[in-house]
Amino acid sequence: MNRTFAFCLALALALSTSAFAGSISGKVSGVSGESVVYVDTISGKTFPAPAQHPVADQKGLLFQPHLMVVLVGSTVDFLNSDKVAHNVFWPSFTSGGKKGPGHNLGTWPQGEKRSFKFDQPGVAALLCNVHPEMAGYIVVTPTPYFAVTDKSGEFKIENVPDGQYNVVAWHEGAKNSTKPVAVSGDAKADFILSK
Ligand SMILES: [Cu+2]
Repeated sequence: MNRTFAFCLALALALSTSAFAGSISGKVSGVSGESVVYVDTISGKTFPAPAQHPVADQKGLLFQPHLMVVLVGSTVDFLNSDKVAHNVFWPSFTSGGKKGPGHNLGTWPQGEKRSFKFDQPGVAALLCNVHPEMAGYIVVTPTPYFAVTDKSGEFKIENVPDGQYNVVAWHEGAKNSTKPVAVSGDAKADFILSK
């Protein structure tokens, strides 16, 4: 293999990567604080869940993070880092606009964890029955193309293959908003959410 050929090969690879890896960026407005923006189910496509378990911590009498986003199929480790016992339950699991059954993981002391596999997309509103003021959210997305906005609502989803998608914006206090987005390189999508 001569150097010219190797260079052309490297160039072709670089060009093909840039042609197929785009992004979706924009702003979610109408709500305050963090929202989640994600690419909805892509017909005929599934994605392997990460081997590493995301950790949902209970620390300082708070769910940390307050808002966690995981790919469907992920197993979340619920850790208790506080000196007091905590419980984790969600009264229902909202999937496809419908409320399904919730789950109670039980109550456990500092340093221990319980695991739960989220095998369908949707939202679990986390509560602790020891501390009624504790609340958190786990958003389970159907694709790995998601982002949490910053406090001002700005977001960017990186490494989205070119294609036509439905993109969803979610916020804990608002109705979801979905819009079609064509990704060919860098795409823009803005959302306005309301209650
Ligand atoms: Cu608690």
